[in-house]
Amino acid sequence: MDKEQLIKEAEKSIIDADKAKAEELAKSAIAAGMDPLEVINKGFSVGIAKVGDLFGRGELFLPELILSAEAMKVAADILNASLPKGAQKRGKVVMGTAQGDIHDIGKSMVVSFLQANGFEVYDIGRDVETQKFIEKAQEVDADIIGMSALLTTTMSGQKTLIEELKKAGLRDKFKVMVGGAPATQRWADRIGADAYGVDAADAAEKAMKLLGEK
Ligand code: B1M
Repeated sequence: MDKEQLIKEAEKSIIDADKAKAEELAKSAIAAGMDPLEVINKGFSVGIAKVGDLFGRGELFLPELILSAEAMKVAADILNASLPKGAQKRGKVVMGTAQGDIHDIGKSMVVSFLQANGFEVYDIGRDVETQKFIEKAQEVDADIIGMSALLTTTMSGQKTLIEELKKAGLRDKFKVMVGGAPATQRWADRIGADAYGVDAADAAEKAMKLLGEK
């Protein structure tokens, strides 16, 4: 199978919620030496975005969305694991998904990308209380706190994080990066975040910039 065909098949496997096929394609992509991010961005993510649109329009229901998400997660986990781990000397990042939000596929991609670019990442998971981000950042003496949010109702957690840091007198101690489908640069500016990452590669680049490396 050539590259274009594999990417098309990857998209289809998510729309069809075919977990076994998604797994097989992710492994084939690695075996063929393809760029994991390209396979995710042009293939699997296109599929899950189409499924999300159908769900949003009421043309597909939650059980189907869950099955597609499972296929997406299997493929993303395989591709994320194939990314190299950098020397982990660039800086420390605490990363999690906002309170009330269980979407973690994109967050995990960002984690893998940061690791591949040499960051030491503390992944605190999904549906994480805002205070936990702050506690973990203090515990590990992090440089950056990253919060992902996929719901318009949970993105307010990103604003709360900055407010809580200010209240605790810690705003200058940690850089804050935000991201996730509903977040934008405008939102990041509005809440006073230090950076916004549109995707995993951009997040890694922004993290380097935050540490004055680019
Ligand atoms: Co949900 N969901 N979901 N969902 N889901 C969305 C987000 C939605 C847009 C779908 C839709 O209606 N069209 C909609 C939100 C609407 C809104 O808020 N306006 C929605 C909804 C409504 C819901 C539920 C409420 C449904 C329900 O129960 N009735 C429910 C919420 C549960 C909860 O969180 N409390 C729900 C549940 C789920 C599943 C569990 C089935 C599953 C998640 C599984 C999982 O993550 N383990 C799921 C999925 C898969 C989606 C869609 C279809 C896809 C998300 C995804 O994984 N994308 C999504 C539709 C969409 O986004 N178009 C949708 C692929 C991933 C690689 O991209 O996550 O955007 P993304 O991450 C990118 C960038 O955003 C960026 O880099 C990543 C990699 O490039 N990025 C960062 C992410 N975080 C970053 C942080 C950074 C920087 C960059 O710095 C810190």
